[in-house]
Amino acid sequence: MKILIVSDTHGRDENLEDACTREAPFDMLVHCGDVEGREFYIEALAECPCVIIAGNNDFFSDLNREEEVDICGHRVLVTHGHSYGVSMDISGVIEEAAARGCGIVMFGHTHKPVVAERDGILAINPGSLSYPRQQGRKPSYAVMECDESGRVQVQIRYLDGRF
Ligand SMILES: [Mn+2]
Repeated sequence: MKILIVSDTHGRDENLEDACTREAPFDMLVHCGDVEGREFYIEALAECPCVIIAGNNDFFSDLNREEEVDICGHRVLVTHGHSYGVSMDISGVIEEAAARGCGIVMFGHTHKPVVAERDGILAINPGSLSYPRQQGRKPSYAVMECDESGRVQVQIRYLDGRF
């Protein structure tokens, strides 16, 4: 099973279109917030089950603020992360995931990609496809692949980007 994880597209979908084209076929799309009204378009684009949550810029959105989903037998917390201090570090989202019995947490908000394991919890921030802020500022996303035994591999991937 292949999951495309994206975040912080902020209403600009050109790079998301490129990421979808490049990674197709995938089985699920997770968007960690700051969608800015594009959720229906993104669901149509992805052509697969989508988990899309609201970010701090999705003021008037009907999207859930957080979701807990099962992916490949893993309990996954999907949150934008701004309520857990992710701009400082990942300890807040790690603690929240642990408190909820989630082995994986997916978040965004910082526009900087991170894959880290702490206290047995895997934290994934795909960065931003529209407004990257890490050094080099390449649009980024993450791909998670699980095999039949539930083993998970995560990679951050980069686009040259259409701006
Ligand atoms: Mn954002």
